Amino acid sequence: MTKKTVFCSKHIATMQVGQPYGMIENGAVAMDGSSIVWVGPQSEIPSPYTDWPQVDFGDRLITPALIDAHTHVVFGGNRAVEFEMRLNGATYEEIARAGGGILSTVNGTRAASEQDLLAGALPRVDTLLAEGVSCIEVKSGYGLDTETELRMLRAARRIAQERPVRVKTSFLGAHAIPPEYSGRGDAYIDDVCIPTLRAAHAEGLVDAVDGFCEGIAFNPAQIERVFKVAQELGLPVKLHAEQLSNLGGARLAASYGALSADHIEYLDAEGVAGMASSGTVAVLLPGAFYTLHETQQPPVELLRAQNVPIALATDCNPGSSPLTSLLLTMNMGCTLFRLTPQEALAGVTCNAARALGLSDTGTIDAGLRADLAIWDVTHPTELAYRIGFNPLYKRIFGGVE
Ligand code: DI6
Ligand code: FE
Repeated sequence: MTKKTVFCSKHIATMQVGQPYGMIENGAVAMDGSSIVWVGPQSEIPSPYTDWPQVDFGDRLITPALIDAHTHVVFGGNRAVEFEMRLNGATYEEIARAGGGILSTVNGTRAASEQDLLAGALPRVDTLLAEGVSCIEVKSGYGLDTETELRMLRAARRIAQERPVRVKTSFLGAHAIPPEYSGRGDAYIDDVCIPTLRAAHAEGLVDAVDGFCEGIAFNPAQIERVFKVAQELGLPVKLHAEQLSNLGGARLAASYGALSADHIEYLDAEGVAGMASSGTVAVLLPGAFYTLHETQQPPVELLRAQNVPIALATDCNPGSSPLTSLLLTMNMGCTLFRLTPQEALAGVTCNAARALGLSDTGTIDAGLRADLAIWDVTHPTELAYRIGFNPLYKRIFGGVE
């Protein structure tokens, strides 16, 4: 017998389309085991749910649990010193070209065991979960050799064994050119990145394939070679695109039916149109924008006009976004990118689910997983409005507290 419960609350933001926030006042959610079986007004609860035990959360707000659709939480080493360097005048690109940046984390990650990587990631994951997160995406990309890329992905998978959270992995072998392939990006793609993708896939470690299309990383032709292999293996793609310049990465990703194009501050109208036609989600990463003092705004108006779904994620990583708060990310999305609080909540629920190719989570609806967050606030606007305040009352993961 599965556990059957009905949660009642004055405010349920289902995030279903319809009214703002999919709001149901004086609502109820019926859950059978790990699934939601019904949601609606308390006055309309159908049988047999009327007979199930009820928990009344009173004036609290229930939302879908949050989803962080872009993280690099698994890594070794520490880059606090680069924060200092940037404040003394060095740019992110200069530090990267001088062998710091991503490559510094590569050294730290290569030196770390799977257990070290897991132990380093868990406190970051715990901080996210404490804000009602039920699902995180985790990328490789700090190994850049077969052994370390696989180790990162194994550590990522283990997070879901150690904690009540879902993990979706992305293979990011095309993140940076490792020192031993300096100046030989093509050879790295052929000799390391692609064979490693095949090995990781064979081990069941890959849910999606990502890349970094940028002057300091890989050009579109190199990314496309990786995407072709992803396509052959039946894996969805996504891309770090147009973060520091416009190389047409989002358009390329869209032409491969990408789940998402991420960062996209330098995206142009053509790129937006490409994303619109392929249903690619725009994952905005205000933590990186903020940390790098970026001034180029992502084209939010164009994305809205073309109905491109917008997600928000932490991009939690040791360099450009040492951020482990999805609530603060929502606030930044509103204040820095002028998203509305409703867009911000959609960005970390329904649209984040879409960015991960998940159709069983992200809204409160019959048939979906019972992944919920219950908050000590009465209106969802407060989740994005407040700064550095965590009103989480309870997190429900697959129907379990
Ligand atoms: N863009 C990012 O925001 C992360 N990777 C990427 O391609 C940052 C990686 C880092 O600085 O460690
Ligand atoms: Fe990233």
